[in-house]
Amino acid sequence: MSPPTSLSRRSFLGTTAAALASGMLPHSAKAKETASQQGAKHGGIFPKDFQWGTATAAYQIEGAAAVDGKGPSIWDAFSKKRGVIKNGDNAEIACDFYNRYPDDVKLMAELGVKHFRFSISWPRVLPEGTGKVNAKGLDFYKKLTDTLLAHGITSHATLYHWDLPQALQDRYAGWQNRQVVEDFGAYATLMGKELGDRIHYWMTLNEIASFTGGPYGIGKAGTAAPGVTLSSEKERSQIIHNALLAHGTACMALRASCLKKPSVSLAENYWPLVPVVATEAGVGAACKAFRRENGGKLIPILTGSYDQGWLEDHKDSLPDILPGDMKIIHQPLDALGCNCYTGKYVTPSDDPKGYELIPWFPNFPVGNTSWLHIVPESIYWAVRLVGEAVHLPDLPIFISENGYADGTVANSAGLVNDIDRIMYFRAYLTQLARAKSEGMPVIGYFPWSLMDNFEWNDGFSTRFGLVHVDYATLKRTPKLSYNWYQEVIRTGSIV
Ligand code: PNW
Repeated sequence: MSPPTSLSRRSFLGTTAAALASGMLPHSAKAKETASQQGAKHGGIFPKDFQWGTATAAYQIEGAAAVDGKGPSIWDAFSKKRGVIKNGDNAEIACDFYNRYPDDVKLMAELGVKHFRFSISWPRVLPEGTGKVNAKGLDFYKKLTDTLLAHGITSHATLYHWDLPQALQDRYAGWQNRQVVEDFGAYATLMGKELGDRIHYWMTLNEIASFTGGPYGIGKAGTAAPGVTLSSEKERSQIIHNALLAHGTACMALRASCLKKPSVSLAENYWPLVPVVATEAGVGAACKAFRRENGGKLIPILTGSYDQGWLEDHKDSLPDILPGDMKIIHQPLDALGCNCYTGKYVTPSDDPKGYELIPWFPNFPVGNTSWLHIVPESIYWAVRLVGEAVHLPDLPIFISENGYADGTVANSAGLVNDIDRIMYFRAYLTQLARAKSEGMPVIGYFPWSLMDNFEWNDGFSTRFGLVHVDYATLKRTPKLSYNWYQEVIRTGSIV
């Protein structure tokens, strides 16, 4: 896959046995690599069965937006509006993963990952959202999972990564209507029945905050799909409540429909609160903040109740909660997926809340995209506070996303020397290793993303991949970070 010009980078960083076997290295490099491979033991803090993976989402990579019977999603419809996506980009083709997945799976195998997180496009398998099943759509996911399996890669499937069938938006305003809970449950049942034989690891939803926040504006149009105008915060709370119910319903549906007992979780971007100074008081403040700041999403999922402090903060905009709702929302999880990019610093305070969030100042380091404040300790606290603030110290946690946008551009050969991404990953992984070494139940790491892809409102202008994609030719070229990650996986240590 990679051009000859990448050879020196590979020999510099080390390479996989697969690359050696495929004769990609010149002879001298081969000899050197073999020696270094013999020397390097799997001596890292991360155990052999640690789930090293990569993460993607259907809408961002698949393309084939109107092919083989797929119905439109809210993102297909939204992207057609003028001025909402940078440079007028759309994901009709994206990375063309729909057609190129066999080669992309090879890229993953060469990287050394044994786990792959992808999402299923609801409108690809159910074009109308409910009812008639699109056999060709189902077939795609069967072929993908079979190909992964043939390469020794385990599937981790997300049911919803933001591409609601447009039909449901048109029929009843999608997430605004409680009917979506039943329909999402039926979709989960179908997936469990059809794919449960080959997919063990499931995530229901990706980032509840992201798809219930920006997409809905209050008194003005939301800035992401479906781009709806709400009239009150209460309407937003109801959307979130519906999403929580959909998550719980899908957990039950998967458990009832999968042939073999599945592992069920979700991928949440809950706030990791970082104590500025980790004294007893500092950690106590972080615990209070963790419960209150995550009190409307993660906390009800994990505990069965909205957080008391959160209820006070939202007393004028609470959702309608029917009897039995909290029980549906609070399903046992086999693991928790944490999308961790950034965090928030917190200190103790005399305020009745007991904590104060430190605001960002303009020159705080950010990672080439405005929201990505670099907070490596966030990944440690994201794990630790689930145990300490929610009292679930044994709940296995995997990092379902962690990533960094490119700060440099590809040279004429498509090579990206993304030393800034390596710096970011290394810093975050060091903090994850810290959690692991303190005995916390960290089971996996899925960096975002395998390859550059359609970054929602930013279109193709913001790149998060370990592999560069030339959108004119769709050629894939591994970045320096791909080679770095390859070594991390091979040795189980932070190189
Ligand atoms: C996640 N923030 O989104 C999504 O799950 C991915 O689809 C996306 O491509 C990736 O992160 C990179 O952006 C986020 O503002 C978007 O904090 C925004 C934020 C966090 C995550």
